[in-house]
Amino acid sequence: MATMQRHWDIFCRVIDNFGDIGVCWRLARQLASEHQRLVRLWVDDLNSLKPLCPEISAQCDRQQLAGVEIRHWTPSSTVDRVADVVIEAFACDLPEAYIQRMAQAADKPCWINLEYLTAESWAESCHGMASPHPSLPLVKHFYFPGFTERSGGLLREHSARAAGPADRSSDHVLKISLFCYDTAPVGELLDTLAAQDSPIECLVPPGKPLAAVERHFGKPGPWLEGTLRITPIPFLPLDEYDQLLRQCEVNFVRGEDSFLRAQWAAQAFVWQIYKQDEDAHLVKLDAFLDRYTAKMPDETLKSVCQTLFHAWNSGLQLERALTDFLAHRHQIADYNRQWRAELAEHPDLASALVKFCSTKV
Ligand code: TRH
Repeated sequence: MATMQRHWDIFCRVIDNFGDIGVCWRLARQLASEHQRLVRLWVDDLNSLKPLCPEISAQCDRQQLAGVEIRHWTPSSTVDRVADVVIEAFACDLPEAYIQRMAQAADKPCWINLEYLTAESWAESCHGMASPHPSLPLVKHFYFPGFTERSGGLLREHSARAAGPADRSSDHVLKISLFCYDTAPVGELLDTLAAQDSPIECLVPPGKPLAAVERHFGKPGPWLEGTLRITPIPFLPLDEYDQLLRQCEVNFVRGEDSFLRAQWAAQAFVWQIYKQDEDAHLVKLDAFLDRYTAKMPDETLKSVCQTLFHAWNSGLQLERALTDFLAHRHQIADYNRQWRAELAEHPDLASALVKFCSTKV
């Protein structure tokens, strides 16, 4: 049934970290469970998927999970068939043999390059653009996720529809999750948290965040600094991580996928953006801040958020910025519920993608 586009292949090459595979795994699962597509996820590094999805075997070339066929993509992977829709995630370069088979197919597949999420307005004008192959009868379309209806939407499964609770009791411990790169000013963050009057628990997953904390203290955790407790936690399976973001009152997130999840959790959040050459990421950071803070109820809240995001990403003047942010965290969370509701008015990425592809047959 080529017109219904039942068969989807998603190709994912892991560059570093977990964002690329996190996005692809979410998309694959959602296309299978919410759109009844037959999805194969081709990933070159199963070890990167395993922490997010501990059920998989990193040794198995072909396995089925959550309705998705997970294939280990190696240079020797053979092409048994081409799908109706082929997603090349983040310009990962499809195997040449696969492209040749696409060109030979009687019904040409819909070929999508799934791009990184950005709030920059140029992405809207490039969304959906067609790029004909220079020598083969194939057309690739550029698909840009984004925050407006002029973009390709945001990944949001049915399970992402619940926000976190608003726990405002004065006697509770303020729970903070810390997911960041090793360039973040973690020492200053911990010193500032330790200087607050009320009890705080900071939860730190392994990898770059925990390494940064260990470097600061010079010994393994858990750590106690006044009323601040810093607790190492395991790397959680993806859905449990989403749950953690809903439960913490402040979430430090990074990259692309945890950044978006923090917005669905609708608690206060701080974003460390993935660094790019020539500081291109700073433009991307400001593009997001402009959109995100545009409807904040007052200039103070706007400035508090912008100042902390900049301080966290630059490493400069964090103490004051963080103290102000913590003092305003309830107003920020209230606003984030509104922001989340506005974003949720647009079609989610998987639904929008299904629709987009159906017009490209
Ligand atoms: O890991 P990241 O830094 O990924 C980055 C970005 O995607 C960036 O844009 C990309 O260019 C680069 O990788 C190569 O941050 P991100 O995007 O938040 O991805 C982390 C994933 O890990 C996300 O899907 C959430 C998941 N995760 C868990 O499942 N459990 C956990 O305990 C934690 C901390 C994260």
